[in-house]
Amino acid sequence: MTEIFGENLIADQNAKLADRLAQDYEHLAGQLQHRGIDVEEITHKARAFAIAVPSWGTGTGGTRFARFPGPAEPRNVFEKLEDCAVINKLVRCTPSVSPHFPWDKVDDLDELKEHTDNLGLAFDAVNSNTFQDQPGQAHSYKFGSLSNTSQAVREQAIEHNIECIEWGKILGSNALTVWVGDGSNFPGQQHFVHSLERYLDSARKIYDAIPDDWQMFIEHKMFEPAFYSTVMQDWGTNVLCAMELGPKAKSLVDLGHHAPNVNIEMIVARLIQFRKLAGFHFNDSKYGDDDLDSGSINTYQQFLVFNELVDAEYRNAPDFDPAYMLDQSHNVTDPIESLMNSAAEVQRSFVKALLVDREALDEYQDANDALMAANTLKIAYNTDVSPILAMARMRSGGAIDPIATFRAADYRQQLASARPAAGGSSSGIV
Ligand code: LRH
Ligand code: MN
Repeated sequence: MTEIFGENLIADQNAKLADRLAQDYEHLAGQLQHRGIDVEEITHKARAFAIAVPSWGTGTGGTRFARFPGPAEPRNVFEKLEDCAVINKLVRCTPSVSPHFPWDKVDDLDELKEHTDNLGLAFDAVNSNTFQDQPGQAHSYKFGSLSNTSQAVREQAIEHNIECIEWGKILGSNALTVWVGDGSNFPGQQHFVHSLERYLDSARKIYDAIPDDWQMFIEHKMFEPAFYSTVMQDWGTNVLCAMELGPKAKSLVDLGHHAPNVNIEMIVARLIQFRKLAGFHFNDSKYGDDDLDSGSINTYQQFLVFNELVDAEYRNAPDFDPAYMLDQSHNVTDPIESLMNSAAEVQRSFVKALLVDREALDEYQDANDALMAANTLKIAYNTDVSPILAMARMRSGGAIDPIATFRAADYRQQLASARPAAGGSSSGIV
C-alpha cells in the first residue's frame, strides 16, 4: 500500500514547504549557535532516533463501552504491517513493529517475516498475552496467569510465553515483554506474598528459556484489570523481580501505568542507575491507563524522561540500551495519523533533551542554584525544534508534514474497497 505514497506525492508535498523549512531551519541554527550548539549535529541525532510501533495500535481502539472502527481498518497482521510501513515512509523514525501474540499469530511466520522484510520493517519486542482466554484454551486466566493458584494454569501461561519466544526467533525479534493483569478485586482475595512467589517461580521458567542474546522485559501496572491489588503493581516490585531473575531481565516503563503525579522521570533514573531499564511503552494519560497519544497531555513529563535518558548517554551509564515503543489506543483519531504524530512527539522530547546545557546544569546543581538549574531545562524545553524534526524527515526521504501528506493521499478512501469493513462497533482492544 505504500505505493499509494509514490515518491512523487511526498516530493510534491515537500516542494510546497521546503523553502519555508529552510528559512525556519536557518533561523533556529542561528539561535542554537549562540548557545554553542551545532544544529547539524542535533539533526544527525534526530535522524538516528527510532521508536517501535505497536501492531495493535494500527486498528481503532475502544473502551469497555464501545469501539467505533474507521474506514479501511487493517483486518489482519499483514495489513497492520502495511499501515506501519506507511507510517515509517512518512516520519522515517519507526523502522520496527512490536507484535502481540496471539493477536498477530499466523501459521506461516516465515511468510510474515518475508512480508515485513519487503516492507523495509523489522520486528521489535514480542508481547505475550495471558490476560485473555483464547478459544479452545484448556484453563482460564480469570484468576490470573503466572501467579494463578492453579499449577496447570501457571504452566499454560509459561508455555505460551515460551512459544512467543520461539515465534519471535523466527521473526528476528530479541526481546519478550511480559505484562500480566494478575491481581485481586477484594482485600483478602489474594495472598500478597504467595502470589508473588508463584509469579517469580513462573517467571524463572520463562527466564530460563530466554536466549542469551535476548532480554525479558517485565512491565508493571498499578491497576486494571484488577482493581484492589496487582501482582506486578509498581516499579519497586518490578526491579526486585528483575534483579531476582538475572541480567537478561529488565524493567519496562509504560508511562500510563502509574498513579497520577508519580515522578516517572525519577523512576527512570533509578532503573538506569541499577542497570535495569528495559525501555518504554510511550503514551500519555490524565487519569488512569488512558493510552492517549504521546505528548498530548503532559509534554513536560515526557521531556523530563528524555532528560534522564540523554543524561545517561552523557555520563556513559553502563548497560544503557533502552527500547523505545509506543503503546496507545486510538479511539477517536485515525490510528496512522496518531502513531505518526506520537512518534514525532517522542522524537521531539528527545531532541529538546539534547539541547540541555549539561555542564551548566551540573554546576547549578552543585551550587544548589535551584532556579538557574530549573531554567537550564526550560531553555531547552521552550526551544521549538520543529524545523529539526522536519529537516530530519525530509533528509531521510520522508514528509516535511506527514499528516498533510497522508491526507493528500486519501489513503483510507483508496483502500476502502480493498478492505471492506468488518461491520458494527465492538468493545476492547483490536
Ligand atoms: C497493558 C498494556 C500491555 C499490553 C497491552 C496491550 O495495559 O500496556 O503493554 O500488552 O497494554
Ligand atoms: Mn504497555
